Amino acid sequence: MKVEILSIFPDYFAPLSLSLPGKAQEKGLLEVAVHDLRDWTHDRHRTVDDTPYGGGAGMVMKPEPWGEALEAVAGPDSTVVVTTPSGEPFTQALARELATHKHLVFACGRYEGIDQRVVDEAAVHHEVREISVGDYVLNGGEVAALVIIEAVIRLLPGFMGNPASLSEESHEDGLLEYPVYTKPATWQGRAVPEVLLSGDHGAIAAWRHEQAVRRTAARRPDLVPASHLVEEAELALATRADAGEILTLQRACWLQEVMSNETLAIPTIHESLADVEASLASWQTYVLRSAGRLIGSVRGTLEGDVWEIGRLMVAPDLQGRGLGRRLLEHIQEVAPPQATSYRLITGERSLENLRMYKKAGFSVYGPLGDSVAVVLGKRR
Ligand code: JD8
Repeated sequence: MKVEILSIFPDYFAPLSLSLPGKAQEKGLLEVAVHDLRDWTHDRHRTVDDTPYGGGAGMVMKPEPWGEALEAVAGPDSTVVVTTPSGEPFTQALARELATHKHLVFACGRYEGIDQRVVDEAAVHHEVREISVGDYVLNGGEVAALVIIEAVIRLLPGFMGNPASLSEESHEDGLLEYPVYTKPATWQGRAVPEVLLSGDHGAIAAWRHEQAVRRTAARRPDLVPASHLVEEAELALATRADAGEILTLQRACWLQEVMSNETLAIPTIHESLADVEASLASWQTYVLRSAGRLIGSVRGTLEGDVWEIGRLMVAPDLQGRGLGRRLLEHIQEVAPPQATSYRLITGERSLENLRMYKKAGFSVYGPLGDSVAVVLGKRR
């Protein structure tokens, strides 16, 4: 891979001759060329900036030096990477993608940014990627380019001594790193987790995975893949504090019921927060949480010797992963001893629900009055 960089501060890239990037260049895995943008100026002051059209603070980088520099450095197979706070987010997946490119040309701006016509013109001749390394403001594009270059070149075949280590890394499998330890086994009265000294590789792998999921759930719930959200989901009795989220999930889940049964005559969708709060007094209500997010709920109440089951709901983006079955199993398990049968209601055209309930041993008893609902039941 060839990496070329255009900047008015070329010395920023001296670190690329150090450590692994330096060795990669020695091994011919990587070619790096850093260019001073001012080399494409023609006035005595080597001017690269001017005042912004439309006024405002600061200066803007002039288009001419950039146009000439990119024409000189970038070719038809080059990918021009412009680092900018308004770019697409840089991720491990984007790093993997850029690592397959043969020629990357980094355009590092300064001041308030580069005249927009530079990017517009470059995009006619090259693939142009405007990339941001994070939601914070730097003074220029150089540091961001260094971040991207390091993340990309370390993925080059032959770059890392042990490529296997790449696959275990943060963000590779969507999870954050598990905690790591080395000798001594005890330090400052703190012991290394026993499992890591056990030699049981299966147990170690399981412990590391669980730690990675927990850490990701705690620090980056946005990264927790649905599969892990499901794996880590925990049931608990609902409290008043859950009422708002229960109402929100209820509204989200019953939208499907409204669409399936083509009616708004479904009491659940007309319930208010006060109704949900009040229901907690008469219904034994459970919530399913994962990574702090309410992803499911169900409730039950005893009517004579019948355990009424209701409000079984799973977040729409997590349906089809067995959470509904888990909630249904749980609400049956917690039925009081007096309950000799179960009863629940769903839409006559709520086919997914009907499929799940019948699979769980429920059978349709009949319509609920003249509504679109049907009653299902099951002996305990
Ligand atoms: C390129 C000029 C400074 C930015 C006025 C401060 C990336 N994640 C990121 N944060 N900041 C940058 C970045 C900042 C840059 C330039 C990248 C060129 N600046 C400007 C706009 C506000 N000053 C970045 N990638």
